[in-house]
Amino acid sequence: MDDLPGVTRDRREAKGRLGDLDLALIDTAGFEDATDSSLEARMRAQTEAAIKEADVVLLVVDARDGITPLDESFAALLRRADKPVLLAANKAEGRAGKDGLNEAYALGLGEPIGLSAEHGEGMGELYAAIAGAFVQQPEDEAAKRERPINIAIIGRPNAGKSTLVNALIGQDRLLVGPEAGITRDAIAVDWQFGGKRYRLVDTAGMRKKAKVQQKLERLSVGDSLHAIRFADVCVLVMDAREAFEKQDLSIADLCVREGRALVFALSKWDQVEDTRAAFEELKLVARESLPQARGAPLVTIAALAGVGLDRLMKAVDDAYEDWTARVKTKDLNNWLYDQIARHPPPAVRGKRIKPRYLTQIKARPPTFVLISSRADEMPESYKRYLVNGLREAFSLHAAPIRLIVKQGKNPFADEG
Ligand SMILES: Nc1nc2c(ncn2[C@@H]2O[C@H](COP(=O)(O)OP(=O)(O)OP(=O)(O)O)[C@@H](O)[C@H]2O)c(=O)[nH]1
Ligand SMILES: [Mg+2]
Repeated sequence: MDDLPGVTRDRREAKGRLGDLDLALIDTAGFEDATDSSLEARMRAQTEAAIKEADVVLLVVDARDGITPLDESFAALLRRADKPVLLAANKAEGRAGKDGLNEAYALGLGEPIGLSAEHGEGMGELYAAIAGAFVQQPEDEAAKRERPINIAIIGRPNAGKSTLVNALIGQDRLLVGPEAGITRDAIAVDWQFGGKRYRLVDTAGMRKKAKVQQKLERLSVGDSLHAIRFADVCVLVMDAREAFEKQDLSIADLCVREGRALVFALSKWDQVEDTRAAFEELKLVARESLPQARGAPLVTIAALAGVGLDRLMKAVDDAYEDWTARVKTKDLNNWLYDQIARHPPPAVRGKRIKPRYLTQIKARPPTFVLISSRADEMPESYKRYLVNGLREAFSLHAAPIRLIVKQGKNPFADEG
């Protein structure tokens, strides 16, 4: 980024690199010395053409000069553009720079990224912002349609997993029975429902290994683990009469750690007596014992009678949507300032932790990078506050959310 104002008249292309991003840079003409209206019109046309070709548009303003009418006219053009737009303010160092940086908010393009080309500052934020802008493009819209939604049906032995799959597909395809351990290997069944394609993977019940050497906790998972890893959504089936026991908690935790969307299916609901009280109780237990799966929906089913299956599939679809969601950087940052204003991070040893920029770097599951000062000192409780806030604000209920906090100046220095 060369900062000679108004030198370029035509679009110039160059290759650039920022972190692991290869960039094709298109530098547009500035309007600074557009004296006659035909020149201005031509430069505007060039700029519009560049925007059209770009994946991401970066508007760079000069923080020391403050916001000029030209910046405003570019901003107006960009607010209408159907592309992710980023705003950077160069020469952001010093008092004059800070003032210009604050002024730049008024352009309505989200948080300006403060750059100091001279001091080499802000490149980390710029990197995160560009990387984040890319994921906002619905590139996997097509992939979504080409591939069925993969659902792993998991749980302890005898929970009613195979019965559920049979009920969903409306065929006695899988062997079921009162003995635990009927299903031995994971079986995938392709199924269409409500105009969508699904792949249901019925798995063998996950039990504790009887006498493993050290870790009694370790699950005898076989290919269930494989099914979880390849699933978009995991449906954890639990006999409602004995749900959320230790084994279930381990399985749920495994799904969250693997980054899968999770839905709880409380099975054999026809066997439950006081259904209302039971449901309230189970909701409470889920909330208390699985805070990491907060927001995962609880659906009651009686698969033998075909009850609750529509509700279950609705929950699966919603969970899938949360899991694949992408939130615009602009919306994230508007939200972030609000959130910080309402409840600022604590001071550590007299110094404030200052979150500066939030961006989503990937989906499936939604993964966010927060650029902050004193990143290492940000308390877990504050991260939880942000994650829970994100969940509410952008209704990302059933997906595990990942928040990575990185140091402001160089967020990717510690990555290879
Ligand atoms: N009352 C009632 N019984 C059910 C329901 N769903 C499953 N069962 C019974 O629960 C038992 C176990 O069902 P399966 O579907 O074989 O359970 P599974 O989870 O596949 O078990 P494994 O393959 O051994 O891990 C069977 O006897 C089923 O008839 C239900 O909705 N209501
Ligand atoms: Mg089975």
